[in-house]
Amino acid sequence: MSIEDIFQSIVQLKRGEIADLVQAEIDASTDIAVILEEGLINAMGAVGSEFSAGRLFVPEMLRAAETMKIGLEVLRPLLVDADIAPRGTVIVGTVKGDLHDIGKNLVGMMLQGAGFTVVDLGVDVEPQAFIDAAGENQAQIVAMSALLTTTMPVMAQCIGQFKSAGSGTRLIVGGAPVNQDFAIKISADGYSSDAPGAVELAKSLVPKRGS
Ligand code: B1M
Repeated sequence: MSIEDIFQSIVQLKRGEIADLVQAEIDASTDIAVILEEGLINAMGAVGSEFSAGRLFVPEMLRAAETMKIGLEVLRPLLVDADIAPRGTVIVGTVKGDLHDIGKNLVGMMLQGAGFTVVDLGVDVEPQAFIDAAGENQAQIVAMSALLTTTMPVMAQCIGQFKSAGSGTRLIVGGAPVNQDFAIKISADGYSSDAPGAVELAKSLVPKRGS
């Protein structure tokens, strides 16, 4: 058993074996940061690249993210003990009036897979709820999703409220009808067309400690 086996269990969507593989590495005293980075996070990165390239689709991405989460659960108590700092905190949610959550969930899972702490506010989220959650969790980023053209203006409203409150939280947007031009128009700090892109965007906004 090796880190490569953990990596492959995610890439090959083998939910049934990842818990045992992670536990075996823990029992073998492998550095948990290595299990996390090289086994879990790198595998989700590889899956994300395949998705962006159109070689994997939503069901596979969801299954890979679930597999990664099973592995993460085995590691979680040790991560807390080891005090490995998360990369940063991201609030995710689908904006007020919008009940679509599949894409938003993918974005959240991928961010979690990349080492971010994710606070998921769900769907139909009021602008004030984003602001409150960002403050309560000292979040670096708020990622908003909208799937309806009719709910896109809520993103603008939300960004306006954040700016009026003088918040320094970075505000990023995405969802099928959203595009770069719209993101610029509403003064968002960034836009991504897919979940792996949202991870890259978040990483660029919150550089890794020490880099
Ligand atoms: Co809805 N729906 N729907 N729907 N629905 C769409 C979006 C629609 C395009 C279908 C159509 O008419 N062709 C249309 C919107 C038209 C428009 O406004 N332009 C539509 C409509 C009209 C509606 C209703 C109004 C229908 C009605 O009741 N008359 C209604 C609205 C309810 C509401 O929200 N208030 C409605 C309801 C529903 C269901 C509940 C039945 C269901 C949602 C179930 C759920 O989410 N739990 C549903 C679904 C499934 C869809 C479609 C078929 C699929 C959406 C989806 O999950 N895609 C959709 C048509 C379509 O897209 N083909 C449609 C897969 C998902 C992975 O992609 O969400 O785009 P997506 O996420 C991507 C990227 O966009 C990006 O990353 C993800 C993965 O790479 N991304 C982000 C998403 N959020 C991001 C945030 C980021 C970054 C990237 O932050 C930085």
